[in-house]
Amino acid sequence: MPQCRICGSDIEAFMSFGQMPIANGFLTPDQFADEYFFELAPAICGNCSMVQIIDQPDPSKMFHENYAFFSGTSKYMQVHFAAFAAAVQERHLSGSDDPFVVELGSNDGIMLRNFASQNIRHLGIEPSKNVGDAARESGVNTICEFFGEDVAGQIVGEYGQADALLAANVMCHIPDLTGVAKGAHALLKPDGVLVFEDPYLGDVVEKTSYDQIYDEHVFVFCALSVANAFGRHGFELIDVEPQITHGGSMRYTLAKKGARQASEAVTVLIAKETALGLDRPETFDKFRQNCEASRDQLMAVLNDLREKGVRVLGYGATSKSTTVMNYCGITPAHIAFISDTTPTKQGKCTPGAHVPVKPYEDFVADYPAYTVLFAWNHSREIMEKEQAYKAAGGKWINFVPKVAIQE
Ligand code: DWN
Repeated sequence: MPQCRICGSDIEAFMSFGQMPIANGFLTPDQFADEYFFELAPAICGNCSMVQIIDQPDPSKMFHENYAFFSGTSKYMQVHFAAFAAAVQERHLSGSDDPFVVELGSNDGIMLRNFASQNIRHLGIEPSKNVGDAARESGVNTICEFFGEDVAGQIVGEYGQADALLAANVMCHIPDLTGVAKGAHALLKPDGVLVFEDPYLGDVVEKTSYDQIYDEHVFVFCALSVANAFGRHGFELIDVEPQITHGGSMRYTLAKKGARQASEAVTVLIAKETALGLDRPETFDKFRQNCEASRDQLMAVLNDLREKGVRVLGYGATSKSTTVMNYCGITPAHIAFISDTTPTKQGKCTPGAHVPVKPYEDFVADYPAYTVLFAWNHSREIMEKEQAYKAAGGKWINFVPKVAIQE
């Protein structure tokens, strides 16, 4: 029987999305034969309420020198991280003479550059070398490591304890959350804070955004599970703030037990989650049914267009789209190619489904009749940018929160 990564209780999958490749494992046809697959099956722990995938590929298969995702590809995300940094500075650094901020999974430096530009002491810890190099080149102090107690000890030895440890869309990627919690406890000053945000389970359940579940996302958090997981290692959840990013995220602030007063928002959110049943198996049985219905409806639309010979493209070769395409059975016969602005994805094929990825210019050069919006979490930015496509009669196929054609 598999065991919960947080508390060791036995866990059982509430559904399976089937065999999945590495979500960011974009590849060329000569690599198809050796492609790695694993079973993507999420579970909820009946003891500590943590939603997690049962099997996760080895981290070195997912995060390496060719990691495909660069955070800076969205202009709204740049604005979001500037605001995140400003909030941390105002709330948590103002009392410190020479503040020190550390970020886990700092990617291309999109958040820390806001501290670097003000000469605030900072350090990014990024396991994927290529994105870490990009950060360093832009003046963001970065080391290439996986964070844990050892690395925390080395940082304290070199820089002293930190005022704030930040992580954005990173914590849910780390299977050894216990190691991170222990490392965070060692790294932070007595009144230091751990602030992180990740896609929120409440939104995933409510919007049937099952595409947030893939190899990199070993956990899908809510306040209940975060309070339980970090409570075991001397932390207390002291604040929660919903975010619109990535289709609905939550920012969690934790402090060492007894160091700070918890806000009312924590009590309110935990009560709401309990009422919604985010700690109950029935909720996830219903979620499974909703995923199946979403899959069937999306395929009905795509099969119909294929039979009619209509040209369909995809927009945004997201990590999330790997779950959608492989779970639903989307092939190059349904979607001719996916447009993506990331140079390292272009000229390759999507994992598992093997749909070609082409530069954005190819989308603009010959608009399709229909486009599946895989990067639905960036919908606002994309709709603003793609008014000419709409004016030319192009239609969007959405699948979150419902499968629908947007005229
Ligand atoms: O947690 C994670 C999140 C934060 O980022 C990681 N595990 C990996 C990654 O997930 P994702 O790939 O699902 O993230 P995005 O931000 O939804 O990816 C957007 C993709 O769409 C990128 O490949 C860039 C592309 N894009 C585009 O082609 N045109 C994005 C925008 C906004 C555009 O206008």
